[in-house]
Order: sequence, then structure tokens, then C-alpha cells
Amino acid sequence: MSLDQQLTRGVVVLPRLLGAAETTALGQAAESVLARVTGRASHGTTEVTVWPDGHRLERVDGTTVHWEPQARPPVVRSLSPVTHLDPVLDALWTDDRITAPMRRMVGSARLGRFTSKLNFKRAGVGSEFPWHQDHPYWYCCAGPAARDVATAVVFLDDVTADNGALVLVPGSHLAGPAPRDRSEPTGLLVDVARTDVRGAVTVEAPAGSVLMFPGLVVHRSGPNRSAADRRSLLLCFQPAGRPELSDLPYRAERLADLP
Ligand SMILES: O=C(O)CCC(=O)C(=O)O
Repeated sequence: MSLDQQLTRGVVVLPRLLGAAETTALGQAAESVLARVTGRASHGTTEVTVWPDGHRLERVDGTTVHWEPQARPPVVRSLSPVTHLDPVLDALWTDDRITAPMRRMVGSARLGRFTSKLNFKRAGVGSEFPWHQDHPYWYCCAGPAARDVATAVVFLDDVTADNGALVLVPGSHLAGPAPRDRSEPTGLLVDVARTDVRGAVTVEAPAGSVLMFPGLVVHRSGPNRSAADRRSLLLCFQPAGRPELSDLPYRAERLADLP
């Protein structure tokens, strides 16, 4: 499928966009950031938030550590934002291989940063992400500007259905905000009883591949039941000149604007 067709569907897969050596270097940078941050976490001096679904978030070094909800001993699920903690991660914001297709997805000649995240999805313990759009969470912070945010997911390991690949519904962004599940405590998940996810595709790809999708695309990912980690770096772009997610307060009451 051509890039134009993929952009229309809102799901762009660029296999092996990054070479093996640079992907390995990104993985090493991710592990070194994680070791530094976790060395300072959980000492009772950081700011901890527990979400309505029981997930524990902890602020350390300007990043939020999201702990795996069930893992004992504790395992980190994600760090966000994260690229400011390592120059190898930070360099991807201006990498033309990523920014050229991303400019077309966002529809802006000049891109800005919105946020970044490292998802670790560790072997055997990485948990699922239920059906959602990224948009409602971002809307609570950025309001209507959240519509213009899109994500590039850089896979640091091979991705298979077994290790928790992303599953996305092509074209679902065209319908706008999807109905949310009102019985679920965060208020952020899609109500699959009222959303058509039958055309969903599972993105399996080798390490170094990049997946791009707008924040309105409905997606999920399964748990990692395999013996191999499935790490990824997410870069969320927006048109230049707008505030980043970390500078915007989370206003849950804005969810009332959405279906
Ligand atoms: O990487 C994954 O498994 C899911 C990521 C995702 O959906 C998210 O971070 O919103």
C-alpha cells in the first residue's frame, strides 16, 4: 500500500526505518534512562498518584513512572515524557525519516513536540492496553488542539501478536471521538459495544520499524505473554508553536464535552 493510502487510513507502517545498530543504541539508552529513574523512585520522597483504575504513577526527574499494576516485584510499564533524559532518544524528534511522513499526517509544515513515552512491555508481565483513543486524555489537557496530535511508535524489539502487538482500526479517526465506556473508572476507554472494531489490524514488525497514527485512531494492545521484551519509544507530534502536554493541567471535567 502506498504512503498516501496509509495516511488516509490513519495507520502508517514503515518497516525497518531505523538500522540495527541505531535501534540497539536506542534500546541501550532506554535501559540506562530506566535504571537512573528507578534508582531514584520509591524512596518515599516522590509525588505518587493512584488512578481510579488502581494504576500507580510516580513523578521522578521530570518524568512519570507508570508501574505495572500487578507485577511483584515492581516493574515499570512506561516513562513519560522521557526524551529529555537522553540525547540519543531526543535526536529522533528531528530525524527526517520520521518527521517527513509525520508532517503529512499532522498536516503542518512545521512540527512541535507534544509528549514522548517509553513503553517497556516486559516479557511475561507487560500488561494490556484496552481499546482506546489517545484523544480523550489529551483533550483533557489540550482541549480542541488535541485533534492535531499524532504518534510515531519506534519499535525497539521485534513485535509479534504474542508479545503484545498494537491492534488498530484503520479509518476509525475519520469518525471523530468514539463513544466512551461509562462503566469504567477512568472514563477514557472506548465502549466496544458501540464501536465497530471489526476491521482491526495487528501490526507485527521487526525492531527498527515505525508505526504512525493520529490520536483519534481506535487501538489496543494485548499483554506480553512471550519470553521477550517488547519495548517501544513513542513520539507524539503536533503543529509547531503549541504548548507541550507537560505544561498543561489535566482537567477531567472536559470529558463531559466528548461522547
Ligand atoms: O504500546 C502499547 O502496547 C500500547 C500503547 C498505547 O496504546 C498507548 O500508549 O496509548
